Amino acid sequence: MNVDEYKDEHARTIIHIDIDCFYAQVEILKRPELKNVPLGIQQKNIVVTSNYIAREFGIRKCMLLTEAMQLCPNLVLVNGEDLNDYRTMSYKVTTLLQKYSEIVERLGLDENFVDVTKLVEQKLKNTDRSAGDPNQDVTNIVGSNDSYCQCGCEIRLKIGSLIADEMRRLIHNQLGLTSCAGIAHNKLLAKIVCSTHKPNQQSMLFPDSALELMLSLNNVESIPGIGRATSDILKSLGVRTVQDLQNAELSELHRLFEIDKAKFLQNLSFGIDNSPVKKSGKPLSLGLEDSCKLICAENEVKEKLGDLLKRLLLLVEADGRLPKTIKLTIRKFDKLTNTSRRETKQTNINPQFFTSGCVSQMNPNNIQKILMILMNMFRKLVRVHKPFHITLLGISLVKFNERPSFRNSIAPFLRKDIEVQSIISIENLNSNESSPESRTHSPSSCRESSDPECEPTPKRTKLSIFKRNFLEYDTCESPSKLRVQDLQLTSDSVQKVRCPSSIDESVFRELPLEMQQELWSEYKNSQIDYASCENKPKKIKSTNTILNYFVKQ
Ligand code: TTP
Ligand code: MG
Repeated sequence: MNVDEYKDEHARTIIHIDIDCFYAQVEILKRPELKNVPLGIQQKNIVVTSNYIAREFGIRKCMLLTEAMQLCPNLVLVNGEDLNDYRTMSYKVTTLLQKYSEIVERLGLDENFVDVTKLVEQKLKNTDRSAGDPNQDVTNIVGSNDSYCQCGCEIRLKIGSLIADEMRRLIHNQLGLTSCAGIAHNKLLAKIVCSTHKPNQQSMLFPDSALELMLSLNNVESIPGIGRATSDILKSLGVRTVQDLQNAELSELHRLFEIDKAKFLQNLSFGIDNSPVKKSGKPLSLGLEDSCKLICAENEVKEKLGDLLKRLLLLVEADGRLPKTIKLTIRKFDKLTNTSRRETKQTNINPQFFTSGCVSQMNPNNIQKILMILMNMFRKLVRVHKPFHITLLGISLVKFNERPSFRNSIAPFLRKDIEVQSIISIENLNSNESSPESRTHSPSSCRESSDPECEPTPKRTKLSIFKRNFLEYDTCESPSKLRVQDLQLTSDSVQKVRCPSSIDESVFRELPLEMQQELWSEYKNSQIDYASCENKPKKIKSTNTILNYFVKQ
């Protein structure tokens, strides 16, 4: 194989990061006294994970509780059924890793692939290649091969492992979590090599050791990307070990798999994986579900959904987007046939319900309205006047609007002010408070702030900002600052715009003409009854309009 060919294959530098005993570490951060005891995280009758102290007693992931308690009678158990804190922490880790590359792919809650090829190239330009191996001490080099490929991958991977070290330190310093990293030229190898030294370590693989690493795996099922179903099919062909898969005839594999899949599987067995790291976006849905003992009464359903909803709203807050569709999932248990069946129903929901940003500030009426919508859906799925048995309830939110930003709505008007006055001076005018910009543009600061005023409902925020700015501009002395009157066309020169009945006329008249016109035309077009939006979803053309900020409470 010539050097150029290698160069193509080994051109990338991929880092795989896996947080150590993730759920257990999150619980220990909440309760530091758990740090030095054997700790198991329980979901139903299973210990889904445990800290490394517990693992010394033989506790393994997904072990039955009874078995775990036999192995380690002093095992301290914490319930891990509420994933909220794990999810929040998970996104914090991903956000930190995005500082190194925009190409970060999440895998589950505690793993991330980061393609650092670009960063490595940049660092290479500034690095003295003869500088040796600065991170020898912190990186385990996996494989016994000491003849290295000449394409330059060796130095790239070494730089990659320096970056991985920095990432892990950052995660530890900022979030208090230890992690493992794997550094290799593709995702498959980065993930496998990551797991070779645990916990709190990092490992690197040079391409020439790829075969050795693959052959060290016990069976084909240990190859990431080969699940139970595929391995069962492979078994039917007598393919059990990685070597069996390497030696299998492609035509044989093709008998049971599409040709592309057959090639893909065989490539994996040689450590070849050309799949790109795919940039993860926000999740397509936010949801929670809870299995439960038989629920047979409507009020129990309502109570359970209320609990789920409260937890879900925290996820919405952390996510920052405004949901447009709500979905209810139930599992019905049929006592006659002794079988269960999942059913779902979804409906549109008014994104304005969620605009407060902080759950603690959410209008309780809105929470009640969402609960009513859920109960209506429930009644459509279940004949409540007849006996019913529910064993699972779930709520999820799908389809989202981005949170409306100040700039996208009323800013065209304010921008006129900003053009003639620096933003700093606007902030100075409000020096006792955070600036309107920072309030409306940064829901995350709200989440981290204890200031209950940090993101009031847009109706209040925007009106108060408007009023405040108007008043302040009115009284400002600098000739460079326009006054409200300057921003409006003179009332004689234009026809008076009608004021929508839902808006306070005194506020309306303070607005510039173009905005008055916009509000009037939106009012005419919409006529939305938000409270009953569930029944009239088709009428909602655009819920994210400036009109929403001016309607009377
Ligand atoms: P893992 O990364 O597999 O496990 P871990 O982080 O606990 O331990 P390790 O140090 O070996 O990386 O999974 C991440 C979390 O996902 C884990 O903390 C608990 C949860 N989990 C489940 O809920 N079900 C499962 O079957 C597994 C394997 C994990
Ligand atoms: Mg982990």
